[in-house]
Amino acid sequence: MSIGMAPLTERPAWKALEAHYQQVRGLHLRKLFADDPGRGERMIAEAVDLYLDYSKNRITDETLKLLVQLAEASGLRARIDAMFRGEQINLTERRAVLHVALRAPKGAVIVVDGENVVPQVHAVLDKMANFSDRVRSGAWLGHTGKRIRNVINIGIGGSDLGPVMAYEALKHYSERAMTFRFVSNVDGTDFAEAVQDLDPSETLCIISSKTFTTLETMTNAHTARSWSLAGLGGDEQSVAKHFVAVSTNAEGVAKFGIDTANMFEFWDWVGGRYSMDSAIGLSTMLAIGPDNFRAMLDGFHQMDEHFRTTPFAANLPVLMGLLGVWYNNFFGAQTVAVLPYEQYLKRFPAYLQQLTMESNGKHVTLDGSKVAYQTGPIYWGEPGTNGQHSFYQLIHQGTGLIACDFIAFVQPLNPLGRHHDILLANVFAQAEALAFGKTPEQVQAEGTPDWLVPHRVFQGNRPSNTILAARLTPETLGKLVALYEHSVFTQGTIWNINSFDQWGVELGKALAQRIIPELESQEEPRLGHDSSTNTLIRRYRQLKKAS
Ligand code: G6Q
Repeated sequence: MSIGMAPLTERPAWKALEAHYQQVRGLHLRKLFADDPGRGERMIAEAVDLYLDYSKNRITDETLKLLVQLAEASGLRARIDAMFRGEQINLTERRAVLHVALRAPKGAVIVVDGENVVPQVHAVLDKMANFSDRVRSGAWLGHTGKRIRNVINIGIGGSDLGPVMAYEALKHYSERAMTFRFVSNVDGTDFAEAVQDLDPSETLCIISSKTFTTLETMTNAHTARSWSLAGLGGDEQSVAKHFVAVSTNAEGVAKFGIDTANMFEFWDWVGGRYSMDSAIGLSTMLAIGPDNFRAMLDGFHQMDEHFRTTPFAANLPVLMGLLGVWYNNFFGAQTVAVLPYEQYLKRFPAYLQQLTMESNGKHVTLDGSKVAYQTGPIYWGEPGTNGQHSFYQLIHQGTGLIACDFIAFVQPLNPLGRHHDILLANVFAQAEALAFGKTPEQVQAEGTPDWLVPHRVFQGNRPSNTILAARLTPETLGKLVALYEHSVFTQGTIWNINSFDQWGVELGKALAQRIIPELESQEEPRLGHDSSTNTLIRRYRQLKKAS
């Protein structure tokens, strides 16, 4: 554990990287490739059928050596072991961090508070599988005897982003006779649009909330209950057939009126943003079936084992995490673009935003002292090729450095004529153009008039990783998500921060609770905010009355 170690920026490995950065910062990828033609074959890592080309990064062999030394000096090995052993590495919440237990095979032993949690994990998985089979086969019927054709997952944050992303990513494998919707926002439009064409008698609502207290989810859950009851003649008995819950809070579930027999459990050692492979993935299992869900878990587990056992220099999540640190802390890069060349991964960047930014957007170290360096970068992205016709301009010719992760698959899930070759040609071309750019000489040689040359020059030297896999399957998705989970963990360890709490979400929540009655009260409330907030509240109240 990093507590008790020298502060990050005082470690010899860090200082060595600082000195090294001064030597290599001006090196161009053109030169690195020209001097070392084998670079593109050598600077790759391959594991669990994922191929990572990291040769187009602004690094030398020495950089890698020093980064690996930094990981070692930061206690990464010990911290990985502590996580897998179920130690309470989430110090501020006094919790173990065991999403890896969610995909541990039957027979594995992971002990929390003296108890092996793996059998519980599999018991819940079996319960989910049984339920999913019954719904999918039509054995589970709605209150009026109709088959369930629609599933709505109601949850937010970690109880939404994973399920939405996985549903979109694995739609190819989903039961097309069923409709899946996801409601997260407390903005009534989200719910209203989700149900506008659905029949309550054919609709199952999954209330997904670890705490079962989250304002947005509880508000949507009550609205869903009223909507369902209204469509089913108001019979309270119908709730048992149309509502199930995924939660750690049995009491809250029972209070809402859902029979705890219809509750799928998970545990406080699963963080929200690390929960898509727990019962929070019930909508995913309903969509793709239990076998595909288990294949996804197996993919996660393969990456877990790779992360746990592979030397850092060949360890995919460690390498990606370290390269992120290199750009973030030495080049001062503030963002990372994730660019999947796969339409089914359209929600993957949004999912990663929570995983990375909620985990590593921290300003103090584990012992509470202020960090003296930049922590988590901003993650963003869109699927290719769409982004190419939008924000790529800034990546190519803007003034900042943006590290890119390109993700592509060899086999298309929807082979259509030349589409896939064109798609893959684009991903390779973008990584090439970013790295090598176009010199003024090259632009001139094309006959460009002198005045136009500067506009058409591409500096290049813009780094990227390319991740290639055979095909987007449930198993591959599991590997990809685990790759990023562990990369975030690697970075959090180096920065010596707690990647598993999220206190930053709290302040806004508490303030909203205070403001709600101020907006709703009949009498003019006495406001004690700043003058801007007070005026906004008054104005809202005034206009609301008038409308
Ligand atoms: C994730 C966060 C957060 C959480 C939501 C929903 O790591 O903790 O995004 O998932 O606030 O919480 P509940 O599942 O408790 O409703």
